[in-house]
Amino acid sequence: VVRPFNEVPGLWKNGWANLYNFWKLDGFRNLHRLTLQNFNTFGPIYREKIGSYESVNIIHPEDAAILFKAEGHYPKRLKVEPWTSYRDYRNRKYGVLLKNGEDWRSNRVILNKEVISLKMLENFVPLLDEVGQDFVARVHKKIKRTGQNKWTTDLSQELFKYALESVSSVLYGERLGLMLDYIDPEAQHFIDCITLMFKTTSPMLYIPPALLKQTGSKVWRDHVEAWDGIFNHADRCIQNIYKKLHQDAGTPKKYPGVLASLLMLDKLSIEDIKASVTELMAGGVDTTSITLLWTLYELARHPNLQEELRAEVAAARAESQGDLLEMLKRIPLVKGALKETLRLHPVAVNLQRYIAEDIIIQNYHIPAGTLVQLGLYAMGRHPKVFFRPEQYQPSRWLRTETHYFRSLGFGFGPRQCLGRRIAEAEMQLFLIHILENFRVEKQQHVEVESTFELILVPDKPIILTLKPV
Ligand code: HEM
Ligand code: 2DC
Repeated sequence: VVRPFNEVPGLWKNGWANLYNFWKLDGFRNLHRLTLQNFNTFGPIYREKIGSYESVNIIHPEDAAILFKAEGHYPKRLKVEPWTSYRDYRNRKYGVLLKNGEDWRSNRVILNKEVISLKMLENFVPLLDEVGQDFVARVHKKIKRTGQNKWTTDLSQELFKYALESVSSVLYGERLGLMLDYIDPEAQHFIDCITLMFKTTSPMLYIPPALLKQTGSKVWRDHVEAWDGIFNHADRCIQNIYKKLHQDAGTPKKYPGVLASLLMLDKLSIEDIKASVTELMAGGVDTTSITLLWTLYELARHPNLQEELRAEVAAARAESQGDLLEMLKRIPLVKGALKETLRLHPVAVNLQRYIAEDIIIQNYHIPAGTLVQLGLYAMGRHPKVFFRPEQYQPSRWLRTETHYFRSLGFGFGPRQCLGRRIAEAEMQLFLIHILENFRVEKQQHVEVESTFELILVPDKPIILTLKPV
């Protein structure tokens, strides 16, 4: 017999007491580890309430399949209230990230064609490849300057710039010039604001922002300042393209970028376009750069694997004879490495949906409207789901191991990551260029773990050494 919702194990009766304990355990920065512990304590399904945040949590791929089958026509994620509160406070429109219902769907359908369709890859790849080449040239220059034929550094700032340059070149069809020696202080400020925005979101996930706003708390003020910085810079970039589009009328010969394409298409209002392009720009920095940093860290720890990947890239380069799209089809192990990185170091600790219909998971009845979360971090480390989960093994994604609802780093279905194609191409091209040019090594043995700052980030600087191959 199916058991009722009230019998799902877990601590969900006293949200405020739970929030207090969560805070004592430094849960704001340990969410992923606490989730793992909860699965150990309660089993593959548990119910939870922290402050005002109520959810049911699951871990098995087969249960994920049930969850996503019940996501309905208008899939809805957790409402991140600090983000919606900011927009309401400043009277700014929601973009595709925050919209819901029919408004979300109609915007998303149009954005899909311009941002995530395979057809657009043809346009994106040459732009992204150029940024990859410039990154490599920049590193060569840095290596020359040290006079030691190597460069040892914390690459995170370099990767933030690489990611912002990449996503901007696709969105605006032109370069910001962040791979040059001179750093535009405005771009640097934008990057810092995104990091601050993520960091200040997590403590507010569990406390209604209205409460924080009233008490004039520092975290809310910092959050507003961060979003202000993000929107101001994005507004300037968008204005710049908008003006240019009006100046040189006539159809451009080369691909003009996502923003200009959307403006010329004239199917979304300018305000809707601005809102979503701002989200794309802000969503495109920390996500790919941190995933690349983790990948370099893993390559440094696995030198043999690194050589295998280098060989795959060399063969793909030779076989594809200058055709980059062809080349990207011949690097399955590089793609496996990126999946492996997202398995062990997912950007998103969990995926969530408010389910549109009643479902049964692990023999418990779960009513429609419940927020159900798939613990992505926990699933990636579960020995029943992945054989020897602690091992970084890109080849597991080529072999017979089943992949059924296991590769979910970008989410699933119509509400999955809109930037997915951009992110994948950008990261694959980056790795191609790095592997062709440098050997990546790490210093002493340092175990790096994750901290939750809304997205998972390394808990200490990752210091790597790059040497010309
Ligand atoms: C949504 C992951 C890069 C823009 C998401 C979601 C995940 C995710 C898990 C939620 C999906 C769901 O609920 O099913 C990642 C990862 C990235 C990455 C792992 C890189 C390694 C990017 C980039 C952009 C971007 C580069 C922008 C160019 C977005 C947007 C949404 C989203 C706009 C909201 C889509 C919607 O609600 O319709 N991402 N992302 N992401 N991402 Fe990404
Ligand atoms: C964080 O419990 C943990 O892609 C919470 O590019 C549940 C939750 C809800 C929404 C998730 C968030 C988590 C992690 C970061 C995500 C976000 C949806 C989109 C966002 C996954 C799992 C991200 C990083 C976007 C950010 C876009 C930008 C404009 C802020």
